[in-house]
Amino acid sequence: FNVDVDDNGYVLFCPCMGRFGNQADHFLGALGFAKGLNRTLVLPPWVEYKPGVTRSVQIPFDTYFKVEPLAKYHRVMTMQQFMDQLAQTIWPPEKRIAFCYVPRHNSDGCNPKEGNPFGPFWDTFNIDFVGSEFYRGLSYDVHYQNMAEQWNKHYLAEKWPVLAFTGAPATFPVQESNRHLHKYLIWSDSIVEKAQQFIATLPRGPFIGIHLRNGIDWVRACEHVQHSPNLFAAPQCLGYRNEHGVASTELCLPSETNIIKKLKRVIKSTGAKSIFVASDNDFMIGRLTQALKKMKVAVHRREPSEPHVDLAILGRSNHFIANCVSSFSAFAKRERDAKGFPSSFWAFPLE
Ligand code: GFB
Repeated sequence: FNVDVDDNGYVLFCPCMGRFGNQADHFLGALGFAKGLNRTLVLPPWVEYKPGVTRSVQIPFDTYFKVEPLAKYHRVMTMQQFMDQLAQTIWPPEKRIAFCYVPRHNSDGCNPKEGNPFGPFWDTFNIDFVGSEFYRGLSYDVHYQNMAEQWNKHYLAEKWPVLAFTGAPATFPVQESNRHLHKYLIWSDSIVEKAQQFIATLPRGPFIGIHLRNGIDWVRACEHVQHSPNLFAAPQCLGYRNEHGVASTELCLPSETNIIKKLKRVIKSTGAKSIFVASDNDFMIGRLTQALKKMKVAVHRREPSEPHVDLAILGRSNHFIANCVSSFSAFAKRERDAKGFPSSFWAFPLE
């Protein structure tokens, strides 16, 4: 192999928080961060949790997304490429320092491999760390004043060719200024193919994609909504400063009555012939079919349920109804915004 070394250095990180939607938010932030610092972004694998398996599973970045569109925006390479082709020379084992904001796990270091998914993530590439570096005083917000310059002054690329972060160098939810980066996230051919195959089975005519996030973890999370006016992804509809109101239980977990009411409205305005339901738990197929019988609208789900394929289908529907609080919904909403496709939210605008 003969890969040019980026003299400006590299950013590496573990998408160690949450599931896909959270990781995608963080990814966009990390992309903006690497661009701001003008360092190559190393594309980490996605971290997944399988039922009954105690250690996270790492799925190569390019299983789900194409690398080339990202490269149009900024220099990127997959973590596998980085480890195979560059790590031995620019990041040998004795130089592997972990970056974190403050010490973790009641110790004096970053403890980057403590816990799941932290340990399994770095183990995927046989990475161990020899030290910790705290970047107190610096923030990820490279759109803020001269923050990027401060990072680069503090961590000169010659001395620190690799900044390896214990978690994503990004905020959750994604900052408003990084949302537009979603346009560089393009599904891999295999995901698109599966989505298209499913769409081809729907009745001819427009279809509405809906996300019903209603699993037990979500029901529990929504109980906290009163104390969290901008819970999880809620800024996507309420605004980053709650300009459009504060989160309610209905916004987080819409009732059946509200779901049906909203669907009837959107069916009328779009002339939809079918509905695609994506859900983590209760798809409501029978109840929706019954409620919409007079409108002659078929209600479908995809089996087996695969989150990324569901998202790609939602991204391609004629209209998408999102859960404003869910970062899973937020992914499809951003993809559609990038394409200029229409979306709306359950229980929003607030009543
Ligand atoms: O993506 P995610 O971070 O979104 O986590 P939220 C929800 C996960 O549930 C997804 C599955 O990554 C999927 O694995 N899931 C949810 C779905 N909806 C669907 C769907 O329509 N189809 C399929 N196939 N799978 C937050 C977490 O979830 O929930 C927070 O990220 C926290 O960290 C909270 O745990 C309770 O933002 O919706």
